[in-house]
Amino acid sequence: MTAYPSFCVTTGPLPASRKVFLDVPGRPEMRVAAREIVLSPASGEAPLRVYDTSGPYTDPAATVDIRQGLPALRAPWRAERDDSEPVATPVLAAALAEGGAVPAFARLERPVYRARGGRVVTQLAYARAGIITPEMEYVAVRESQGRTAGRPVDDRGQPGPYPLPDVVSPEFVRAEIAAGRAVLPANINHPEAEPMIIGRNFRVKINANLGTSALGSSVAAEVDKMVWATRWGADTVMDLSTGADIARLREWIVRNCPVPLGTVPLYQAVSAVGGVIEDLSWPLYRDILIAQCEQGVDYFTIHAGVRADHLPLVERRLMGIVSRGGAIMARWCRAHGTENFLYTHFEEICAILRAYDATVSLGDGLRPGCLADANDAAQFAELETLGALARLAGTHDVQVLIEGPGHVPLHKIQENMVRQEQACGQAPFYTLGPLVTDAAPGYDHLTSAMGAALIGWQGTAMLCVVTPKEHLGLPNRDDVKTGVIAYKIAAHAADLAKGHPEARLRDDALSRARVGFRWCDQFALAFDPETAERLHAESLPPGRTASDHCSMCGPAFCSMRVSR
Ligand code: IRN
Ligand code: FE2
Repeated sequence: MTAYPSFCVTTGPLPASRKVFLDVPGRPEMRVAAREIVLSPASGEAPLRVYDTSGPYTDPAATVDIRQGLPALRAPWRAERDDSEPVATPVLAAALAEGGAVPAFARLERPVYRARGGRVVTQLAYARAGIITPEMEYVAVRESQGRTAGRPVDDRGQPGPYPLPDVVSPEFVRAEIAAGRAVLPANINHPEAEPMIIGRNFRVKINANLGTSALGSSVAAEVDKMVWATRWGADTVMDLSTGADIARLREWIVRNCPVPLGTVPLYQAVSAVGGVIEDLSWPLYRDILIAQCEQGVDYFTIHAGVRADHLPLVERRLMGIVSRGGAIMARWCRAHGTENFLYTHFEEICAILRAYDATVSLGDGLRPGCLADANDAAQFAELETLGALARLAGTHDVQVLIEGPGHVPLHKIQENMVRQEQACGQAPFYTLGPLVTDAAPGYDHLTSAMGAALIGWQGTAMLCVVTPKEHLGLPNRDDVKTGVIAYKIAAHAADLAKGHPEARLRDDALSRARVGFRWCDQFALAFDPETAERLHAESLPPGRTASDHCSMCGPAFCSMRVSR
């Protein structure tokens, strides 16, 4: 697939795959997208159903015109609930009206919704009230796909204190959200998104960050980055753009985005004050936050845990503060000699988020940036604050994620998970790797995927993709794919170790294909079929396309052939 030149987008299905739609019991109008990997007739095996994050882009029956945006899948559910109403004068309107290099999104006339007076629209509030929403029903089917084939009986992994159910029921989804152990990020102004859930008792998720692009790059290219990341398996994407015209650019992305979208509103706030951090203020930040809520951003990284009191602890570090948001807030606190305004205004932030069901992802502004700083006093002091803020958000019915490190050697990872559970009452943990060594620039998708697999096994719910360009530069398309595939592998490894009922089906299918020399099926079942096929082809003599032995060993020494 190459970058498409036009506004009409379809990337086609992944190799050997087809898009299928699953029924939702008692909901004839609801269809849950999934992917089926079709195996060769010789295999005699049924297609393998796997989780699909790619939205309509991989559906050959649907060509997306990105000027129109995706269909508003959740709009009827919003209407059914009748708990929100159009906003008369959205703050967003002014932000979008500003002219600039980015063209206005074609379908700008959509109404912006907000909770109607007194109503609480969050999935958490509904879950606590014992109500199963359509989003929860959707998620239950989405998480259960593939399980009909039965659970591999021989290896149940180590699921931890809360055993994974064989089939995810809507009631299980509701209970996990109500307990604060899972979040369903679904801003009422992002009805285009397909519902998904992040929590330790569900499939481990991955997030891909979309980098900033030079000004003047086409909106089609920006949308392409998001489409590309979700094609390879990103469960959510975060738009970390800075610079001019952010609101207009983001409108193109949100309206075309089939997965939850996250941002760091502080970045836009810093852009709005021309990079002069001292000029940041709560009213400025608040208006940006409201505009992004109106736009449909599903979750926000908010660095409210960086407290003035923690800053002396940072001075003992080798590397100080490496979080962008953390550094910004530390600098602001120092300049004003006062407490972080994100901390002091946190309840007002919650009141805003809950009117749109935006989820807060409490930022780890003091995460360690090198092994020498891992698990230090500053990091854990912030974690305690994040726990307190998570409880506060809960009292406002706001859904909460907790962000985590960073750079941590393997033997210090478990302490992170244990402490996070103690401090944050099992609010889902969302970590950036962690990288298990500092000594491999150029390979940090690997150093971090190792830590991600381990912490995912221990209960971390979402893993933030690190690309090979980490510490070196801005990732290009290939780097994004490499990073996403590395994290698909890490998340899958964690699912296997947790005894996820669906995960092993893929490994066993691939192993049967391998032992049967069904090369096409091996490629089809791989997380990156294109690379597997290319590497195999490179090892074949010219003109040969298939092989009856493993190309690595040659015919005489192929262990699979010899043992057969
Ligand atoms: C994830 C876990 N810890 C940090 N992250 C991601 O890092 C977060 O989701 C966001 O994408 C980015 C924020 O970076 P700074 O501002 O903390 O450096
Ligand atoms: Fe780093």
